[in-house]
Amino acid sequence: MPDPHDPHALAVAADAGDADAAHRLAVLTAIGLGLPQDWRAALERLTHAAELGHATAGRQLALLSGGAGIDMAAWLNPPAPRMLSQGPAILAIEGFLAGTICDWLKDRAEGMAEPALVYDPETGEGRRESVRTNAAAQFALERMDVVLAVVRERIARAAGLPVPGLEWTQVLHYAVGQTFDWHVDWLDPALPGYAADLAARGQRIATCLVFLNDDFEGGETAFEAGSLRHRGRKGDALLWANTLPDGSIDRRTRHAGLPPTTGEKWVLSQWLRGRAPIG
Ligand SMILES: O=C(O)CCC(=O)C(=O)O
Repeated sequence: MPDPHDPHALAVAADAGDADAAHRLAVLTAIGLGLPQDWRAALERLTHAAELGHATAGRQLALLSGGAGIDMAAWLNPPAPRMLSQGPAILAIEGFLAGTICDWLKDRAEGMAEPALVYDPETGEGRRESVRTNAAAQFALERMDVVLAVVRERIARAAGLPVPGLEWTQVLHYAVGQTFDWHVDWLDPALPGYAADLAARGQRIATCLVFLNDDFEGGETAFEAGSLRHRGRKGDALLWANTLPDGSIDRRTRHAGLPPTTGEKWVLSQWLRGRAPIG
C-alpha cells in the first residue's frame, strides 16, 4: 500500500484495484484527514473497497445500514441524554449503539488489548501502574475503520465537541478482579509535565464510555461524588464533563472502573479535547 496518509497516492492505488488503499482512503475521508471530511464520499469509497474484495468493508457497510440503507442523519443524531448528576455533570445515554456495533468493536479489540498504561507527565509517554490492572486496545489511525469513525462522530455530536479533538479511541477489557482504580481524566495544569500537551491540545473536556457488553457482575463505573455507581446495558453510553463551564478542571470527577466479580467487562473509552493538536 502507498503512504497511508497520502490521499492522492491512495486514490491512485485504489483506482488500480488495491482494496486496502480504497479502505484507507474511505477512513481518511470519513475523518477528514488530508482531505475534506465527506460522509457520502467515505461511504462510496467503502463500497469501492468492498467491490475490490477488502476483508471487512462489506461487513462494515452492512453494520452501518442495519439492513435498511445507511442513514447518516440518524447516525449523527444521538439519543437524548438523561442527567445522573448535575455537579459534576454526568449523563447517561440509553441505546447509544446497536448491539451489532458493540460486538464489532469488541471483536476488533480482542487480540489487540495490551496492559493498560497511565500517562506519565515526566515523559509524556504511557507507563504501567498498579492503579490500572486492566487491558486496553488503542485504535490509532492504522487500526481505524469507517464504523469506528462513525461512532467517534456520534460521540462528538453527543458531547457537542469537535471530532478533531478526540484522542485515539480505546476499548478497555477487565477480567475478574481487574480495575482502573480511582483517578481523574483531566490533566493537572499545576504539573509542569502536562504544560506542552495542554498547550497543544487543550484540556480533556469530557469522557464518554460505551458499554460493549453487560454479561458480567460488578464492574460498575464509580464516582466519588454522590457515591454514584453506574452500570449501563450493552450499547448504552455514559458521558461526563471533566471541566466546569469556565474551562477549569472539575475536581469532583474522580472515578474508577471497579473490578468485575464474574465475567469480563468490555467498554469503549473516549477522551475528548476541545480541538485538534496545534503544531
Ligand atoms: O471502565 C470504566 O468503567 C471506567 C473507565 C475510565 O475510568 C476511563 O476510561 O477513564
